This record gives sequence, structure tokens and C-alpha cells, in this order.
Amino acid sequence: MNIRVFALTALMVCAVPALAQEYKAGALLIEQPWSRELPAGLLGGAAYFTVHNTGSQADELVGASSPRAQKSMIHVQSSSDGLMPMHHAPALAIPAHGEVTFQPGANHVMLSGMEQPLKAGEQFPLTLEFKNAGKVEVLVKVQPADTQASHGDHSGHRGGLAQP
Ligand SMILES: [Cu+2]
Repeated sequence: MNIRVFALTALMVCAVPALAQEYKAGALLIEQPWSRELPAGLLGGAAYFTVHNTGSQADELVGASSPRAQKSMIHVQSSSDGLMPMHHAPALAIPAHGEVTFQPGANHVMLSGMEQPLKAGEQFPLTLEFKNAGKVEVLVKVQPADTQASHGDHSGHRGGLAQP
């Protein structure tokens, strides 16, 4: 292999996108959006991701929407043991130079009103709307049901899912 071919090959290998997916909106970085496959028949779910604010100005997540679900709502859960009920929050602060993690048992974007249940391996678009950074579309990857098993699942949340 001559040096040019070698250099080209190295370049191509390096150009393969990293597994960690990252999206940028203004000063915000949204990392690794994911969701979890839920039992068949449950036509809802939750999306998780981490938002880093690299700027010196606080921002707020003010909304979410996805073609995959009729409703996407910001939910917060104040205790990590899953005993506190989650509730809808109109907005969630993203502190300056801070980081907010959306994960099972804590903050999440609640998705409800789906035509088909979430399947492991599928990806779907989710648009996040921030007060300052504006809208950004991310791709949410659906992981198998046993991923990061947590007490904070949505088994107590079916009533909420059934609401119009
Ligand atoms: Cu929820």
C-alpha cells in the first residue's frame, strides 16, 4: 500500500461517525437521544438525552414534538426512586455552563398517542424547542427493553398515556 492510499484509508476510518450522536443548537449540545422499547400494546414511551449548555446564558426547554407521537410533553420526576409521580412541566431550565440529563426515573420527554409501539432498533425524529437556542431536530434511537432498567418506568403512567 503506498502512502497516499494509506492516508486515504486512515481518513475514511476517522470519518466514520462516532457512535455518540450529538446535535447542536446555539450554545446547546444535545447528546445521544434514546428511548426504550416498552411492552407491546403500550402506545407511548419516553425520550431521553443530555443537554449541555456551553454558553454563559441560561436556556429553557420549552417544548417537544415528534411525528411518531400525537403528544410529546416535558415530564419531570423529582425523586429517583420512582415513587414520586412524574408530572408535566411547561418548561425546564438548562443552566448556563450546566447540563441536564433526561433519563429513566427522572426528566424525560413523554410520548403518547402512537399508532405503533416503539420497537428496538428503530429511530424516530424528535424536535426539541429551546427558548433561546430555538428548535433542533434529533434522531431518537430505540434501545431494547432491558436497557438501564430502572424503577422509574412508565408502568404507573398508563392513565396519563390514555388521556387525549
Ligand atoms: Cu412521563
